[in-house]
Amino acid sequence: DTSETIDRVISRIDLRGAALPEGAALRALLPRADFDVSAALEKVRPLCEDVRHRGDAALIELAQRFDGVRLERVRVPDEALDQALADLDPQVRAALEESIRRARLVHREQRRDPHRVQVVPGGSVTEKWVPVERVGLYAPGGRSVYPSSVIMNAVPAQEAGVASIALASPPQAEFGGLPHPTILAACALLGVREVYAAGGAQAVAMFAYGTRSCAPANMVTGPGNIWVAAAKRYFTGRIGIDTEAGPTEIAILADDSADAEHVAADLISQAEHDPLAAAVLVTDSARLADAVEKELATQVAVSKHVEDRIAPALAGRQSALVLVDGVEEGLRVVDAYGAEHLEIQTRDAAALAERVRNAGAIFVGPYAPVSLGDYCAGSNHVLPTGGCACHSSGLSVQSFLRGIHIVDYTRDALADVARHVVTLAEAEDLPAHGAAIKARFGWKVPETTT
Ligand code: HSO
Ligand code: ZN
Repeated sequence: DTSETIDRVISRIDLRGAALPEGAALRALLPRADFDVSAALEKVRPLCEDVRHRGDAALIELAQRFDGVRLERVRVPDEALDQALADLDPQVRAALEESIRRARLVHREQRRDPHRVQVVPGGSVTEKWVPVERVGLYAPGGRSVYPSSVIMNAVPAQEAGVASIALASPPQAEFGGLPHPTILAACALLGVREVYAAGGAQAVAMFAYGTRSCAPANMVTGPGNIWVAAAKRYFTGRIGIDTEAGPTEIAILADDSADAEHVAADLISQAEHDPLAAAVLVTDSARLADAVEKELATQVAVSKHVEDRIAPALAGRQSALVLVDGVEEGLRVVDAYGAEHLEIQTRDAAALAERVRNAGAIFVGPYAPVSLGDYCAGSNHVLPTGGCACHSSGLSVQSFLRGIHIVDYTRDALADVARHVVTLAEAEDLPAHGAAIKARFGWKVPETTT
């Protein structure tokens, strides 16, 4: 009934009464925003190439064009970092410090020791973990000035042992062409001293190509708008990137034991980010869905960012209340969706969380809302969106490490397997591969025992 759906705060999808389809067919029934990075790719190409050829001069000109500021230099002076920290509200400082402390506790445990496997006597393969040498972090400006995201990017890079960490954030006209002061203060708290006033695709290009003032980086991470995502895609294969960050998503799997007021508050909390943010409730309780819908209307009315973000995000085709026959069906739905954030507010939440296969992060029970994870749980909030949770992880120490195999064989160990190597080389019509083995044994293939 369309007259009813038009003034609903959020639409409904009713999957009750029939068997749920599998995989892609189920995914097609679920809401998701269009986030077309490939269209933006064409637009960022000339900007990136401009930075490649003209370096800092291009960055300064693009700052004028896109950020409306006249920069004298892109590197933020040390004094500006210290000043921003000195001016930081003490309560915000304490909260950021606690966020950093908890994030370090969790991320420190993600470090990896080298691992040696004795394959045969005299033959071993050791995997050693080496941090990326230099990383460029990106922190958005404008609508999303999030010092918490600086923490979520810098802490895993630091705990991984990355030696050189730089950060870029758009220059802000109202702060004299510097990045936002809370971004600078967060950098100072984290000990990230190399900071640039550069935003959008051009910041990614600065890190990828390097300029006179900024050395090239091996990897760029951090959330950003569609231009940042497009620039990351443009450089994929040349530098490392984290997963492309699309609009944020929250899915909540709830049964009738959930508190509608909390569920609504949590849906709104992520809708607050972006008019394209997705808020999805999956429940087997029609009563809960009705109560949540009512709560949404009440709470939205008194929210700050209603018109520009929350209301369009909830009403958008990416958000919905999804009704299912039971919690088991709900589990299948949230698995097909692969949310960036998944809350489980059911009776057996912890057991259910164990069974979820696709999600960026899972929040268990009534006292683990997504906003806790956004700031102070210790977990990372840079997570895969747009269904990428089906193949990717959130940012972690692992994102900044490379595993390198060290292959160590003695003469006897090589001799013992030589026959197999030569056979496979011949089977692939690559006799020179076999010859490299034979050359070590007077051009003969030694006898094998294995
Ligand atoms: N929920 C966002 C991260 C964030 N929330 C930053 C608040 N500040 C994406 O995970
Ligand atoms: Zn958030």
